[in-house]
Amino acid sequence: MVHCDLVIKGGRVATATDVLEADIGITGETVVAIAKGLPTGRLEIDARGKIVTPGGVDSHCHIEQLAASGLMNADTFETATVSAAMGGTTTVVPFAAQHVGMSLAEVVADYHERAARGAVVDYAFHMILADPRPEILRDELPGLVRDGHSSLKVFLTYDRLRVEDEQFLDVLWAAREHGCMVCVHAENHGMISWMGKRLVAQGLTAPKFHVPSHPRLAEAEAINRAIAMAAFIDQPLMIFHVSTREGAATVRRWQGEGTKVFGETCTQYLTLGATDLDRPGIEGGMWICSPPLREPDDREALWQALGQGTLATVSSDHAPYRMDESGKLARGPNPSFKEMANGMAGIELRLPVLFDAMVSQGRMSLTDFVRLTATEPAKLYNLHPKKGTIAVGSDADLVIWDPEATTTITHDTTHDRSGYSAYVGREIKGWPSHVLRRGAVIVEAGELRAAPGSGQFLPRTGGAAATPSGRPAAELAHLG
Ligand code: DUC
Ligand code: ZN
Ligand code: ZN
Repeated sequence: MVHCDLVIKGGRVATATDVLEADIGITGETVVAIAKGLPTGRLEIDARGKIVTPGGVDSHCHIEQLAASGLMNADTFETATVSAAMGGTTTVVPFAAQHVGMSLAEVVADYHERAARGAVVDYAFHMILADPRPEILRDELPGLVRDGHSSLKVFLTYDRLRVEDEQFLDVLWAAREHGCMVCVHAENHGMISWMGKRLVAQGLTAPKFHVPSHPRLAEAEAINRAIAMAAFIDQPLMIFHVSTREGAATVRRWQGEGTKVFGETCTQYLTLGATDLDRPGIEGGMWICSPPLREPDDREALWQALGQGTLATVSSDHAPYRMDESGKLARGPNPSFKEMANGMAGIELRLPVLFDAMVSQGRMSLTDFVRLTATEPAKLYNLHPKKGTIAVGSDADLVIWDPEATTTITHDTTHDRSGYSAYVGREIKGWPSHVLRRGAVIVEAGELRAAPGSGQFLPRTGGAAATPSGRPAAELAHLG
């Protein structure tokens, strides 16, 4: 009889489709058996009374990323991925962020180096294209996609980052040719800038005015425009961080017409709201992210969109900035909402907060939780079935949950370097007792057991999600 290196005994094992009582046998880095009554392993973990899920896949997080303003976010690859691991996330897809004038290939090499040094969980990169000039699309993009970077992001807003419609079409066209998924930050730049200037001119500078400065129709308009352009080119598109009812409805309408468009939302848009920014002084700045936190009926619409499949993934959009001169107060001690860095930490609490909201509070099923936080992101970015599921042959990336553990979040609960938590004061039920990455127990009872640099790069090419539907606009036939 073959004995596994490790057997996880007697847990409720959940995938995106099933929940069953079973043991999981692991040899080396891989799941080799899932069955009741497996022979004793060389090591065993007693998971009776616990739930076992795949390790989380966070397909949208900003790590050790330099903003166009020159501001570095608060985490390194080491601190962000330690934080991820502590919360049960074993695969991350952060960004390699180009700025205007930079070589994309050099940027990617730079992020590779930093991740290889620090990461404790496995990782891939989305490339951010802020400067998609012809030589980048012609001479650099094809090789980078071949090297396993088969997704990119563009912004339709933000100074020094955003692309114009014509540039966006260039990116979509090149991505289609080389088999690359395109992700988009879709908000109308003119509407945001117009509102922001008028609010500030009237002295309405407190953090809570960040919310009206990003009009909800700015999101719906840009989502609609982005999808129209992607449909014209016939390039699959991912709409990142959908925050509004109208935004979700726009994605749904295009999907109903057969367009290959996917949607993502983030933990904060499901569980936090505009009222969180309404605090004395600049305190509300801890909740400034873009798009902004919204209203109760937006949250309701987003939950429904997750249930209907309109939105396929829930990511963290982890973008930590300290509330000091290294981060949100870099432009002075009393900045307007316009002068504060956008973003909040979330890589660690994404899974526990969603486990609580979906599983403990019964808002969705355990299989939905796995689908939205691990399986779908792995499929969309071509990491599946190595990542995002529990199956024979898959990487043994697992989270063992104590479903009864209750935790009240404080500003010190998490291991990122932002120094505060947007979820402070929240009591949540369910917490990872063990986290395994490729068969190694990297977290046990809140202790980390992984060395910086032990995370591995995950090259990705092509994939079903990035494959065009084969129906480009008729006008394109004239271009040959
Ligand atoms: N908004 C972004 O677009 N990126 C990082 C964080 C944020 O709030
Ligand atoms: Zn974004
Ligand atoms: Zn982001």
